[in-house]
Amino acid sequence: MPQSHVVTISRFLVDQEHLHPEATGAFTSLLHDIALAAKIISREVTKAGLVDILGGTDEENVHGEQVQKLDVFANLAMIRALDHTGLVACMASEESNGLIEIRKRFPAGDYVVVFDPLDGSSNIDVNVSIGTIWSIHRKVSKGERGTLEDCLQPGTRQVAAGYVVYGSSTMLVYTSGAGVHGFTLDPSIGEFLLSHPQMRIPEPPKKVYSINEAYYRRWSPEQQKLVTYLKTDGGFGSRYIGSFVADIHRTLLQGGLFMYPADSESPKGKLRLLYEAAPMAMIVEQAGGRASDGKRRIMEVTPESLHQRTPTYMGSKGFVELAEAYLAGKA
Ligand code: P6P
Repeated sequence: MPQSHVVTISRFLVDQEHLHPEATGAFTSLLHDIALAAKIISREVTKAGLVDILGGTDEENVHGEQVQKLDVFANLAMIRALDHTGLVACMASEESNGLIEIRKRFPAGDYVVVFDPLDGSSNIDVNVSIGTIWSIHRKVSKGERGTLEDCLQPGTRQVAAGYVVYGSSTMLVYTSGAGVHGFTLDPSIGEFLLSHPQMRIPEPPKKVYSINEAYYRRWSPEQQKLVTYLKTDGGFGSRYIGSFVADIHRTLLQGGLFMYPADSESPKGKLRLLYEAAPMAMIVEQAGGRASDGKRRIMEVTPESLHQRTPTYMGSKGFVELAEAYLAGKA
């Protein structure tokens, strides 16, 4: 039965705000601004094949990775949507080396936004789904404007987290601690419409594991034993897109086990704690799943630096717990 009513993200956010009498509307405005940035990025991503925006710039980002022009565009889109609003105390981004301060000419606010403006950018040129990941904290420092301390908070202190997946359709998925909600962009009217209310990882989940098996020889013996079990006696199938947002989006919708483990060349794995793993961990937990670094909840890890990496295991609760048992040598 088609949905009898159309709910825009604006209407949904206002309705959610009304559930909190103490709400000032600042948080609602902030999510509006992020949704605006998402529309702007979506417009560029979906026409990337049509204009000379493909291909790398000849610059490298802070991690020595070639920067795709869309990375730069997406980073600026997020910053420019947020920096003048008076809602944000400071920001941090995968594409920016240090803290992104709010310019003196703009008022500062109470929220901190950290983000990966375009995750999976190596997939841009081959038309594979990519995404934006964001996380919102409250400022904890005493000054008027935010500091590094405000960014280095554990995932348990996030007030909201979300991602945008630019795929066959553009979807914005977020949680503010009261469930996970998905909105699909209708480009003909430029509106995100509620399409996936109260998203929950299905039970029973699809038995699918998601990992880059090319690194098998770099893994610990316990990691090798786990994956060997999954693909033999465990009866699992395998899906790996190589785009974190797309792999997690599938895991949310179907269930499964996503892994990006530590290995002999990347002792902390590849994914970034602050603006990739922690926001996705909030979403996965709110959808009834589990998100761990192989030992403990990712949400409980306090970052020591902006671009810190973490081993990542996310998805159906039972599958992540199985992975943890193997990694502890107990399976
Ligand atoms: P690998 C994309 O470059 C990314 O940052 C994530 O989106 C993705 O999960 C991971 O790297 C893929 O890494 O080593 O499998 O190519």
